[in-house]
Amino acid sequence: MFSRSPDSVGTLLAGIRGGQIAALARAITWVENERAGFQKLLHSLLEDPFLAGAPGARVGLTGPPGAGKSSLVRGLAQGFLAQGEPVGVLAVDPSSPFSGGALLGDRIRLNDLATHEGLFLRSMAARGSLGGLAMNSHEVLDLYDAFGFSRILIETVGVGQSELEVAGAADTVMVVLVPESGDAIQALKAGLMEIADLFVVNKADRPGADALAREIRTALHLRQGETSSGAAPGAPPEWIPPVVQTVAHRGEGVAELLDAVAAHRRWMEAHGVLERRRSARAALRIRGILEREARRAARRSLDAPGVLAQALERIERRRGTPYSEADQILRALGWGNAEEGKG
Ligand SMILES: Nc1nc2c(ncn2[C@@H]2O[C@H](COP(=O)(O)OP(=O)(O)OP(=O)(O)O)[C@@H](O)[C@H]2O)c(=O)[nH]1
Ligand SMILES: [Mg+2]
Repeated sequence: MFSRSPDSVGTLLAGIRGGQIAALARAITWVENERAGFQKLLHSLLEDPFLAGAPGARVGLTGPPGAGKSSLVRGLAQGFLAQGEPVGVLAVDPSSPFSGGALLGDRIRLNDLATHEGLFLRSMAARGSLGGLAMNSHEVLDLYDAFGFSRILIETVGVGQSELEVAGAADTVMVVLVPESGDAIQALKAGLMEIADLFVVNKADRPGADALAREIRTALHLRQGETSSGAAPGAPPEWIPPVVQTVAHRGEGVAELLDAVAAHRRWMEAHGVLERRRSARAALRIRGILEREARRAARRSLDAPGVLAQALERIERRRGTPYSEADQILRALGWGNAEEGKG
């Protein structure tokens, strides 16, 4: 038997700094399980000038189930690797919190790539926020940054809210549609138009691809007409999302897509958009961390021995209501009731 010394923040940081994949994998598990000290680990790596020096370029892919997102992830990853860029892939599965990593690994159809030096793949269930990217996913992306993946690909199935959250995590958002998604225009109306930096019409080997691409361009054109008339003088030139046709499982169009991603990045860098997006992301993170800590504190209070039982007893004896009981717990936490004094 061998015994493994338990991880500490220090050993994990040293491992991540030293480029040990095993340390990265253990840190991810630590964060996923919210093991005691995970916040300290994340804080330390964001604070570390060496680890936080150069965050990876994040590309998010979203779209309907089976649109070819994983096939595109595979093609893009191969392209980045060929450019000498190490790639971290995060596949977020909104469907079930119970499906394990192995199953998800199959879904993403990247198993053969995953043995490639310079590529790391992790799948996780999007617990927490309904169908979206949970806080933990954002934290895993921080670990990817720290480990030094210069390119990060995030795949989420677009089933509603998650498309919008992928936008919150990525620098460049790619919306993947296919000719048979007859609901494309619906999708465009449902907020995808706002978050997409790039449109991919995948399965361009099937009939209807040109028509779909035209439809998207028309919708973009109409929208541009609406916004540019009200553009402030001196505002940066608008980014018009390109529409790229691909046949992902054959790798066709992937080179154009890589070019489009690079062009979008140059545009963001030239106009301060990248900084604005990162800053917006930090604001979301503060909010998310605050909400999570508040929930954890509330849960700890209620789980303390006797607290809930006594509250229920008071309510039963009509000495309290759920409101007065919650209020007491809030006071004990030092969170004064904002409604105080109004009665
Ligand atoms: N004909 C055709 N088939 C494709 C194309 N791209 C992907 N496929 C096939 O479509 C199926 C789904 O591809 P995936 O890449 O797994 O799609 P996905 O969007 O990741 O799917 P989920 O993660 O399950 O939502 C696979 O059988 C692919 O081989 C394409 O351009 N043309
Ligand atoms: Mg997939």
